[in-house]
Amino acid sequence: MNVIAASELIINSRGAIYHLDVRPEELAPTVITVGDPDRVKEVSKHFDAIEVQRNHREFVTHTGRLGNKRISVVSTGIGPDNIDIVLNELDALVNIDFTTRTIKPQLSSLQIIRVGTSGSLQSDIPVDSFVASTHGLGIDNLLNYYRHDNNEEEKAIVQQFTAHTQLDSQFSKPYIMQAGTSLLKHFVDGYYHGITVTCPGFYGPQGRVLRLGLTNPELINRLTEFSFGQHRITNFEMETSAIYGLGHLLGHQCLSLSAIVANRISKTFSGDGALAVERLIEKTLGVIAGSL
Ligand code: R1P
Ligand code: URA
Repeated sequence: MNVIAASELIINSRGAIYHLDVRPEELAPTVITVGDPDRVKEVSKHFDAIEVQRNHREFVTHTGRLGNKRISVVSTGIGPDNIDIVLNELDALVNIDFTTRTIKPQLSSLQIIRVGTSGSLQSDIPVDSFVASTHGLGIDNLLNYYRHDNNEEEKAIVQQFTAHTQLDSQFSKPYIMQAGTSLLKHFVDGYYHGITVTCPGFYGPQGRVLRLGLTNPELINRLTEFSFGQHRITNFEMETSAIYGLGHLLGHQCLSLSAIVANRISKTFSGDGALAVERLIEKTLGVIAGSL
């Protein structure tokens, strides 16, 4: 049996995983991830009971009950590098035995739902609307560090996208992974569906110009005009492809939901992004309590 060394699986004196500071029994099988640590309490205030509250760096975790469902909400902070930490640690909490430091013979699958904010790349997807991501298309490089494969449709989309944008010649190889289909089917009414591009930054990597010139000023146009069959790119943000990629490789069901706070085509920003996020939280928890 392969024993995972102390330097690889880091367990603190509380018996909790290194960055999240959560113990295996403190995590629920349904996990909502949010970027903003302050958003954790905006989710857990709707729980019927909160049993666990942990707080370490940008990683805040509340676990409780919603009806008779056990649920956790975890903040990830911003970006795919943080998702590398959060997804690996969430998986370790359920699929590695912390006493023997070995992979459990029977693996568990978490339901992981991101509730975040995002920028729209289509003129008909306005601010304050919601997107459920059918695919996460990463231009952030994270998944390239892991051996991974794709189904035929994913391969074709990423090939066409790479040819269309030529991003691989200047930056990193784009990658793609689809949403967990058992989750996506519950998030249809009131959501735009489409491909979400995940970027390694908010300004230059999302085509924003403040004081610095961009090496790829055509990025937004290239993303907006891309289509593959009925698929188009609806929005971009900074976590979805990393969650879908690692979640899929680790055997979890993942879905990314976004409240659109910026529209990069109409150049508008939400008048009340916090309200849009609150509406998305309520809508998501309604589905989790009722259908999942
Ligand atoms: C950037 O402002 C942040 O907002 C989006 C992006 O993915 C990035 O994390 O999501 P959150 O609102 O969930 O943080
Ligand atoms: N989050 C992003 O990453 N980009 C936006 O434009 C808005 C929210």
